[in-house]
Amino acid sequence: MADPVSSTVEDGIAVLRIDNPPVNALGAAVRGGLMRAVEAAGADPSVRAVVIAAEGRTFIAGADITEFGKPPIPPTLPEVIAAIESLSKPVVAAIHGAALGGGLEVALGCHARVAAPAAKLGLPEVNLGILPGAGGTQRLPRLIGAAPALRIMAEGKPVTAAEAGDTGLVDEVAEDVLAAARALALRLADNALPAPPRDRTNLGAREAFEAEAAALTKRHADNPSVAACVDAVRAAFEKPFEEGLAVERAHFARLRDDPRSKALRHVFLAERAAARIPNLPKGTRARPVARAAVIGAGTMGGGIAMNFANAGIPVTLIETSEENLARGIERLAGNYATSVKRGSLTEEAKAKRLGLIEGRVGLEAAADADVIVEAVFEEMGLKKEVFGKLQSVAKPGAVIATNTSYLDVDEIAASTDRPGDVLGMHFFSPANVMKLLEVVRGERTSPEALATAVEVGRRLAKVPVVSGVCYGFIGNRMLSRRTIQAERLLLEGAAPSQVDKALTDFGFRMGPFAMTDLAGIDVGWRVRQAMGLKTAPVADALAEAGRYGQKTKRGFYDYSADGRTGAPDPEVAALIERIAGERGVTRREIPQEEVLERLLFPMINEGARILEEGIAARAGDIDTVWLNGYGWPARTGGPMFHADAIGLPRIVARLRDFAEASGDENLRPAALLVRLAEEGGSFVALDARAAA
Ligand code: T1G
Repeated sequence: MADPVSSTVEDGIAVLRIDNPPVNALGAAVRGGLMRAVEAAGADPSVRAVVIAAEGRTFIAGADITEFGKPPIPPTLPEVIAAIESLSKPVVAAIHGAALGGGLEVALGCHARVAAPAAKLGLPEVNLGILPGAGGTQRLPRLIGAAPALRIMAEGKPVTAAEAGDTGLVDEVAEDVLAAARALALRLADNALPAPPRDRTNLGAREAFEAEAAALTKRHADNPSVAACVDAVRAAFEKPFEEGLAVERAHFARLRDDPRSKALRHVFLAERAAARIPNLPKGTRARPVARAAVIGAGTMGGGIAMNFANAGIPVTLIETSEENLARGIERLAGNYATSVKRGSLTEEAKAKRLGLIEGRVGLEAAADADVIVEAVFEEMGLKKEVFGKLQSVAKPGAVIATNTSYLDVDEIAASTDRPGDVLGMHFFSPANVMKLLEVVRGERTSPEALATAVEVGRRLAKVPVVSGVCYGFIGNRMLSRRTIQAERLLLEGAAPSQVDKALTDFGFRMGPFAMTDLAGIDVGWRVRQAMGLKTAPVADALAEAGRYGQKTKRGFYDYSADGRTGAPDPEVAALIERIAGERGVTRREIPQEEVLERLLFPMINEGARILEEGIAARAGDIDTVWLNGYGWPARTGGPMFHADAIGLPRIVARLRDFAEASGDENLRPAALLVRLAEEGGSFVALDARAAA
């Protein structure tokens, strides 16, 4: 393989170029190549100064995440950076794009940094459950001050070179970074060697650091990475540089080997893998999308239209009457106004976005759209009627998507004479906030239409995941398994608060009953009625009693205190006991561990079936759905990753217990789950094998 690091010497300057697509991650070959090139530049008497640059869209995105957990291959990154730093010739980093994690740490080993105005510099390691591990916690504080350095690493958000301003992070901002870096290198070579960041003394006041540390520790109390950053940066005040590095190193090794970091690394890679569409013919291209249309200006349709406007794509929002249209536009304008009031959106940006949304009455207004998203009421007859009309209105090549949550996309497609253009684009509520987009691939969806929908999802800053057609697709199909168990647990003796607590203790922001109360019990009740489902007897009884949740001040909980805080309600307890009695369910005290297992394992089981049936291409796709659409806590990696961590044999055994005790055959473990458990396999290994 060609060396990913090349070196050319011109006018006494050695330019070292890193070329390791896609993002110049610092894998073993790059580290080795960089080490050799640095040593060669040091030994070459014709070289007076060195520039480190990179090819492609980023400078260096950091350590290679896929190497974590594998046996280390020398040289280590700290060794490479130490070699750069100890050169007796000036070294300048030419940062044209993202310099993240180890990438910024390489730049911090240089004597100076030149960056393009839009280049992003950051230490995002906390997002992966670790902390900077190649000297970032020691060098950055000495360069720009301990308080601002801590903020950068604890928040994990990069700053642009332009934003960094005169903090000292960047010595020069220039469009042509290479030319500017060479010029700076030559100037430095003509003068005394400047001190590299490790030898600077800009830590700033200890009090300022401690105040920042206290605020950040409070804000990120549940994040052990932030506490580790604080401890490591504090060492910069208290210990010599080398000892500070040892503090950083110890935290790094501990956090890297923690299950939490393994899960967060899985989340990062799974989200990116999900964007790769399975079984797409080679050379398939997304169609260009310049204009969108959304049918239906309800809460969902309005939110979807906002997504397009936010991404700078003009969108026509279509309704059946001026009155409905006005109401829809008013609602989304209100959402934008709230953002302005909160300070997250400027008045100009609001005006620009609103200017991209055109309200119209009548489906004909969708004629010039390249992608059309239907978001009308969840009713098959209505959807078919809309699609029947859209097939002739939509221009040739336009993608026609339904935002259905449960309905059969193939049946909807069959109501048109162009099923190749039809697919599902399932947004999650609130559509302008939630990151997940399930792209539902119908039996006859064309590869181009599918690629277009995924590409549109990416442009809308969503996390797209492709799902096959089935009831509820990936997310809601699994959710319905949890809902059934949650209701059964109530009948068997758990209180709504006990069930909710099991999930909030696990890391969800809300439990299922608090969530249902917030969304409105009547919503699911109407759907179940329409479909003849009797899976939620308690919720149905509450709805029949007019207890719709927060909006009626009563639901699974009593909200009469302040309208938002739910208190346990003896009436609900009595109602549950009555239903349990009518059904002859024996009530008992249920251990909290069983509550959690009863909620999670049937979901995992359904996930295994979804994989078996090819509805999802990867276990990681299922995790991505739950992480981005349902608030699954990232620190456990998603349901399928979590299943591996628990151990598949245990899950199989418990599911058998549950099936036995309830007589519910659906709780029998899926064949795939049983096979993996017996083989000593895992979902992660299954995905890795499929990717190879
Ligand atoms: N390692 C390995 N692969 C990576 C990678 C990385 N660090 N970063 C990106 N990729 C892959 C990614 O999986 C995808 O692969 C492709 O690159 C494009 O990514 C010692 C411990 C740089 C802003 O956390 O934030 O340094 O799907 O789709 O939108 O302290 O990638 O094509 O096969 O995201 O243009 C710290 C992570 C590491 C930065 C580019 N660094 N990366 O965004 O492309 S820890 C990070 C990003 C560390 C030191 C330590 C983004 C990006 P595939 P993409 P993008």
